[in-house]
Amino acid sequence: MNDPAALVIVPTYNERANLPLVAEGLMRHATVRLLVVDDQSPDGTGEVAEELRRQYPGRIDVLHRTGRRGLGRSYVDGFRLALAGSADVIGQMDADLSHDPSQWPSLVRATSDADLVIGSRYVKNGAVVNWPLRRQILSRFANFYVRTVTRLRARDCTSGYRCWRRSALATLPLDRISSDGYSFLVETLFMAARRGARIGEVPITFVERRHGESKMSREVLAESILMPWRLVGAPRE
Ligand SMILES: Nc1nc2c(ncn2[C@@H]2O[C@H](COP(=O)(O)OP(=O)(O)OP(=O)(O)O)[C@@H](O)[C@H]2O)c(=O)[nH]1
Ligand SMILES: [Mg+2]
Repeated sequence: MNDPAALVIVPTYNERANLPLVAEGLMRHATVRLLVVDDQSPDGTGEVAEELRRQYPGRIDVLHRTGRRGLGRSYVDGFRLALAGSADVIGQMDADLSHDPSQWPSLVRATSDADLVIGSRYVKNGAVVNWPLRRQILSRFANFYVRTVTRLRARDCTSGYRCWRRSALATLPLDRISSDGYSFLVETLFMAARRGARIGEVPITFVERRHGESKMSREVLAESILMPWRLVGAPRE
């Protein structure tokens, strides 16, 4: 695959300061289209996304979700749209500039011998910038925990910077994804691995957000603690 057509899905909740920079960075790559999935952000991110759509005709789409908000739900809706379209590879990226759009091509390149590529903080040459020690420990522990319980082999099971080959994404039972929050990342990785997807990792430099706030909540954290056990407890299909 030589520079495949890509659709990058970016979920947003209150990211009005960050989204234009992310979009601009992605639009530098000629074969990339962007799908913003906004959950009726009170700060007007949805309107910012509409402006961007007008600015880059035919390259940016916006899904304004109604109903219960959530990162996992937003991605499920985005995946459905992506699979209805024609992209060869489908990306996942945060809107807060933690994931650098200039590193996108290295994820795409790695799909030449992987079905799902993770932009990884925890492989050689991967890095995390500006995270307080507490946050670093939490993330390291989360990965250790997930890998121990699920036996997933990836070093960074909780990274939200990813690139799927369309064929691998199409094998996921989207109706059965139950996560609302971040555990969506572990749930989908696990589902893909069980279906025989080849998982690859490429190093990324993850940079802590400068604008806006984290959406980490107690409910989301609790869901993340339980999810690995639910996954290993579920019967194999
Ligand atoms: N559509 C949608 N997007 C969300 C929701 N919660 C978070 N996001 C987006 O998901 C991405 C990751 O969320 P963050 O809040 O940055 O989570 P985080 O990286 O763990 O926390 P930070 O320390 O703030 O960076 C961002 O693009 C958010 O705007 C949600 O409920 N709905
Ligand atoms: Mg973030």
